[in-house]
Order: sequence, then structure tokens, then C-alpha cells
Amino acid sequence: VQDRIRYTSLHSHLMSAAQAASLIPNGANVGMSGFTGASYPKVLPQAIADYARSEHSAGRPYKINVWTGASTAPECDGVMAEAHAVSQRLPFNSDRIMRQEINNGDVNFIDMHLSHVAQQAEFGFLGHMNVAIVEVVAITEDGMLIPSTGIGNNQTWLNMADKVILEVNMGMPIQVEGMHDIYQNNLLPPHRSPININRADDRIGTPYLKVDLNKVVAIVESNAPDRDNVFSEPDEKSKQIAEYIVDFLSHEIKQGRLPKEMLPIQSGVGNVANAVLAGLLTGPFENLYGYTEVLQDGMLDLLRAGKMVTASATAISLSAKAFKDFVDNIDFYRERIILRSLEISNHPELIRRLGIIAMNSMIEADIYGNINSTHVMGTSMMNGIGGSGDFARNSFLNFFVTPSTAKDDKISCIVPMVSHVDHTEHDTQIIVTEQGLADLRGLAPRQRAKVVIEKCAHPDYRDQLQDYYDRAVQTAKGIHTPHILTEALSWHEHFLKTGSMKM
Ligand code: 0RQ
Repeated sequence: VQDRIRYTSLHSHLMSAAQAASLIPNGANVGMSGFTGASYPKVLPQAIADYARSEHSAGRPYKINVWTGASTAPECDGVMAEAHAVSQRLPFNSDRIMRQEINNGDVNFIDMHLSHVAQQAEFGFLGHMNVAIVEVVAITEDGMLIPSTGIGNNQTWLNMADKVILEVNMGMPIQVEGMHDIYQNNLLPPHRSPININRADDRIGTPYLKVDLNKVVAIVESNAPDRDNVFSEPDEKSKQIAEYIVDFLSHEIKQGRLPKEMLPIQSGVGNVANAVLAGLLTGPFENLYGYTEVLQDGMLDLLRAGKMVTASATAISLSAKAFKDFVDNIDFYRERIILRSLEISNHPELIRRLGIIAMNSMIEADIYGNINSTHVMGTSMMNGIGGSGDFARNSFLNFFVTPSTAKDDKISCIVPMVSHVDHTEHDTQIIVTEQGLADLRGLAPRQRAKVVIEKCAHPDYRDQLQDYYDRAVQTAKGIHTPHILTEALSWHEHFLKTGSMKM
């Protein structure tokens, strides 16, 4: 590990994960690296979990607040949640055990738009940051940090924290050096100026994270890969959704509403999102650009096939198989991938300027176009809003996609009223299920309901939705957005009581 710590006076800070964990006091606000299963600390979380257990068994309280870029992995969120070592968690989580702790009330989870996190932390809205724990690949002769497979909020955490713990991951290829673009526009309002990115592949920063070396209190060696982000082969429904989107984009180009060279693409997380990227692989578009937050297997495929010129993201979140390809061909990918800070990858100013085409999965949509991305049956947190809101509201075009039903057709993903709203009807443009595509642009609520029911609802639920809508039009006092308030959430209630939304 000494070879990777080229700033030699830091060698004296090398210690075990257990020693480093004991430097983190109960109640600390801890900023960690980690973004959608990439670049999270690999050994400190287990050491924190062990330390919490030993404190708990000695009758002492021990819990920390964990702020990251986005989701981590079982060996990070999972082990800390299992040890009841976390009091507050933000801004995104997809770990099963952490999700349980959030939903049973043990962990206070703050579900934030990802682009808001760094700036709200800097504004002081979230409190003081005591410790930052950041995975790096190496430390240069000048004391600069070579980032790992993701950036997220790392630069902000390094700037804000009183103490810094670095994990040097020997398992990550040193050749990622040069792939990153870290831009520090840390002026607070009213001193901000425009961010000078005019094309998806513009570079405006340096390849290194910076830290005040006096704050580094520990360096810990790790040697472990990122989470294996396994994807299932696209199923028929996902393929159908992808086909509708590709046809729609071609149609928009023909109509002259979308430039023929296309616009940069953002793609959300999950199997459906990955399937849509697979659809683009065989679609008619060439010379695509990615401007997204997470680079998944599907985007790597597009780069390798030469369909995509460059991809900008804040993290690469791959399956183990795709990661091997990434490492084997790292010189090829270094020229084509740009990893930026989360506040830049998801910046509203840039998303609007570049004219991003945003594609995100959802849990459910209602007949008027409100979208629930986060809450199962209105009360249980799934993962969080992530960057879907950053992109959807500021994009050129946005798609929200889902199979029309979930849980063996017992749940309709098109409902009279969503049980939680993440994206309002004002943001939503296009809803796609395997049944069809509803283009809601330029439509008023009653017009939207017609299109959503006709195009997106599963046949098992179409009549039930139409019946609700018809009675709402007949009985509501105002019919701008017709609803029967006592019935609007009855589908969810019916599912909770009977195990099905079918009345
Ligand atoms: O449950 O896991 O028990 O099988 O939800 O559903 O269809 O596999 O979809 O993997 O694409 O995830 C919205 C969660 C979709 C994700 C969400 C159940 C379903 C299944 C997963 P099982 P699918 P995906 C940028 C963008 C928010 C953040 C975001 C997400 C499980 O895409 O977290 O967009 N998005 N970020 O059975 C009850 C319904 C349901 C349902 C599906 N209506 N009711 N359960 N499920 N629909 C990236 C970042 O921000 C980092």
C-alpha cells in the first residue's frame, strides 16, 4: 500500500480499520464516499459496526449519522444497519437491511434530491460534518487524491469535515487516473457564476480530489471490488418499453422537435432502465452522448459498440462481468468516460442547457401524471428519489417507465391517485409501460387521464380505472382534476386488506 501513498509523510497515518473506527465519536456526522454500489468504503463500515456492538454491550450508546452520495452495499450500509450503528441516513439507500431499519423507525432517513445534498450541506442546513471517510485509489506525490469508481459528494465531504479517513483500495485499477473531472465552484450565493459546461463531454476541472492533509487522521488499506450490480436479461416487458421509447424518439426527430443528432441521455437505475439502454444499442441512433449520474452496464455496451461517443456520470456501477471488461479495456474507456462530482452531474443549470433526455423508473403513476418513485403503498421507503427529480424537472424530455403491474398483476402501477408524490403532474411528460406510451405534453388533466388509461393501464385494470374516472367526473364539485376523495386511495387500501388491487 505504501506504493499507492506516494506522499510519503502520510505513511505514519496507516492503521487498522478498527483503530480508525475508534476515532469516530458517538453522534458524529460522517460523510462517506459511495454512489450506487461504487466507491463506498469497504472496511471502515464493518469496523464501525464492530465498535458500535462493543459500545452497546458495555452499556454505552453509539450511533452515527451517515451521509453519502447515494446507495452503497451490504458491506457498508448493511453491516452498520445490522449493528444499529446508524441514527440518521441521507440521501439514498437501496440496502435491504438499512431499508428495514428505516421502515421500522430505527433510522431517520432524509430522502433528498441528490443535486441538493452538497450545497445544503455547505449552506450549513444539515449540521456540522465531523468525519469524512473516502475511498481513493492512490495519493500522489503532491498529496492529491486519485478518486475511485465514483465521486458523489466526496469533494464536499473533504472540504467540510474536521477529520478525514482515507481508504486506499488496492483492488481498484490505478489506471483510472485521469478519468475524473473535479470542479470546485465552492462559492456560496450570492457569489456564484455560471458553470462552463456547454457540451456533455466538456472538462472544466482537475482529475484529483483535494484535501487539507493536516485533517487526515488515518489511512486504511482495503482490497475489495465494488458491489456486483447484477442485471437480469431484459424481459419481454422491458424490451417492449424500450421499443416504444426508441420509436418515439425517432418520431420526434422526424417531426423536427428533436435535433437529428439527438440530445444527451440520462438513464436511471434498475433493470428497466438498463433494458432501455439495450434498446438503444440496436436502435437507429449513432454518436450518442451520455450525461447521467450512474453509468450502468447498458451504457458501457453503447460505448464499446461505438454507438455512444462519451459518457459523463458521477459513478460507474457495473456488474462484475462488465467491470472486468472496464478494467481490461481501461485505456479505451478512460478516453470516453468522465466522472464528475454529483452536484455537476445532476446540476439543474447543466441539465437544462444540455437538453437532457431523462429516463427513470417509477413505482406508480396516477391517471393525471403524478409519479411515485419512492414509497410502496404510501408509507414504506423503497430507495429514495435519487436524481430522478433533478433530471425530470430540468430535462428536455422526460420518460417515466414501469411495467403496468407488479407482484403477479396483483398491483396496478397506474392508479387513481398516487400514494406518495415525488414528481408532480407539472413535471411529467411521457409515461411508458409495456402496454403503450402516453405523451402528456400539452394536455390538461382530463385529457391526460384518457391517454394514460388507454395507453398505459394493464387490461385487467383499465375498466376499473375508467369507472373511477367516469364517476369522478360525475360527482366531483370541480372537475378540473376529477377525483372522488374518499375513494382515491382505496386501491392501495384494498391491496393491503386483500392482497390485490382488483375490486
Ligand atoms: O419488487 O424487488 O420485491 O421484486 O418494486 O421494481 O420493476 O424491478 O423496477 O428495479 O427498475 O426499480 C422505482 C424502485 C424501480 C427504482 C424503482 C416492486 C417490484 C420489485 C422493483 P421486488 P422493478 P426497478 C437515478 C434515478 C428512484 C430513484 C431514481 C428507484 C421492486 O427505479 O429506486 O429514479 N427509483 N433514480 O415488484 C409495490 C408498486 C410497485 C412495486 C414495483 N406499484 N407497488 N411494489 N414494485 N412497482 C439513479 C439514482 O438516483 C441513484
